[in-house]
Amino acid sequence: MSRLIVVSNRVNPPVDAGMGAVGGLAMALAAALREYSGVWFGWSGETTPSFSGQISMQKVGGVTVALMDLEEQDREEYYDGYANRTLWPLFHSRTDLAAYERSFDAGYERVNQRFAQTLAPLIGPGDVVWIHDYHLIPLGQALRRLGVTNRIGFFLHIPWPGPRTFTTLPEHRRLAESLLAYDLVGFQSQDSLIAFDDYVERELGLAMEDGAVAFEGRKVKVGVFPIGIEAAAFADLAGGEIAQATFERMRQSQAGRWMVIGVDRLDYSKGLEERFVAYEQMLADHPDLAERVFLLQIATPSRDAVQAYQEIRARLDAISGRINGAYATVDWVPIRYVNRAHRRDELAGLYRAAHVGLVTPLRDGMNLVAKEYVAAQDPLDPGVLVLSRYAGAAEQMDEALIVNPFSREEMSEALAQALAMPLAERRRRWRSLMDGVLADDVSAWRDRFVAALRGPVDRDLASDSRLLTAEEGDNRKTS
Ligand code: GDG
Repeated sequence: MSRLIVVSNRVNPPVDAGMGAVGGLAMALAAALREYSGVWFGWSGETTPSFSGQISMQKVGGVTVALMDLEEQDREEYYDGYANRTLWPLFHSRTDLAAYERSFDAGYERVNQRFAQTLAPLIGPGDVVWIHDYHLIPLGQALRRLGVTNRIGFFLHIPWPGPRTFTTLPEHRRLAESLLAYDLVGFQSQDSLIAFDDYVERELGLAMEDGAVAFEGRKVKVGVFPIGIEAAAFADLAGGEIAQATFERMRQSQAGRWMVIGVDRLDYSKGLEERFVAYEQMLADHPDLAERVFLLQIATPSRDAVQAYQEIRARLDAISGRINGAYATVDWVPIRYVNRAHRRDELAGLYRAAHVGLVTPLRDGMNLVAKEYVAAQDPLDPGVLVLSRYAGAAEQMDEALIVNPFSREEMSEALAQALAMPLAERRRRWRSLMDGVLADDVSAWRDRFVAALRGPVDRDLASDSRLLTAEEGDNRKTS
């Protein structure tokens, strides 16, 4: 039987509605695989003194997972190095933070080889392989070199950078060409697709036509597949017992004050410093709001082995401390800044208790928090979403208050506008956002990607209404 084999760096299906994994990719893939008979393959997160390629099969949270260990040097060069210190900052347009080290690149290639060698024997005839994210860009090509002829698709969860940024990577050409070994390459947003198209034309001298790039006698389909959440389930969670208890607790501790919420992995791409400063600006611009509003920022530490993450954490401690020091009174703290992970159902209750959801990344592939915030709202009294124009989600969620996260004044105004928004307008905007979140949920995303991957290879994509080509996307934006 043809199975779906999903491959990602880490494999961590959430085990219940509670804590589970923190991070967008884990949430989305677990939801995608629960529906399919398939396997989720990846690194266990553990290291071993000498790589053996041994696989451990387990059933976790209703999903069959196949795990392998890597060596400590792999973790340093491939994971902490090339993935987190080279590609992540580069793809989020932070060349100032990107480390270009040949040892990282070599480690990345080596680990992708190890993934390929370990995975290839698991792939049966007719199986479809779906590889995820920037850790594993060359994996499709490595599998091809081992003789795997199955359909292989790749989905990039983070943004594809503009050509000038991308070409600062010394091995940009090799990395980009390795993408052309796939049958299908998917991006989160039109913005990323257009940037990729630009690069392919300018640097590789290839043309993207009808949603496909012709390369070495074959066609690689390229499209936009905006990821979603388990929207209906999340809305149910927000009405459930634990969420409700969290909501009540929050309402009591709010003492009639408006609540603004931010929920992010603690990452420099999420625009947390800029957000704190914009909130401070709003307090300065609107003295009447003093003691009437507070910001709850949940920032769950991640990747703390990387120095840039230790630095952003220290800066956020300092800025939140400074703002609280300047504005707090004996019974009001303007920013409640929390570095602890919460259960998912608690998060749902917190979103629901918040009058404003503040989602202001400087760059983000999609941003699932924006969608979770909308799904958790009370339809009769919904909160307002303030969303960065640089989140992929902004292409779909135009009824949010869209802001430029680099402008503290614009964000301050949007926040004040959100807090003052009349109920009728809040309901109208929320309804439209919620309809989108429900329609483009994680199942729709998975089904569209898998259908496109299973579909005919050489067909003209323009005739496939489920796939958005660059041209169609442009038309949609201007219509
Ligand atoms: C990458 C891309 C893209 C956060 N704190 C807690 C917690 N979370 C959950 C949120 C949400 C997820 O983590 C974060 O997802 P995002 O989409 O916001 O961001 P990334 O982790 O950067 O994800 C991103 C995504 O992949 C999917 O393609 O959208 O652009 O960067 O689900 O709720 N979950 C729990 N406790 C926490 O404290 N349980």
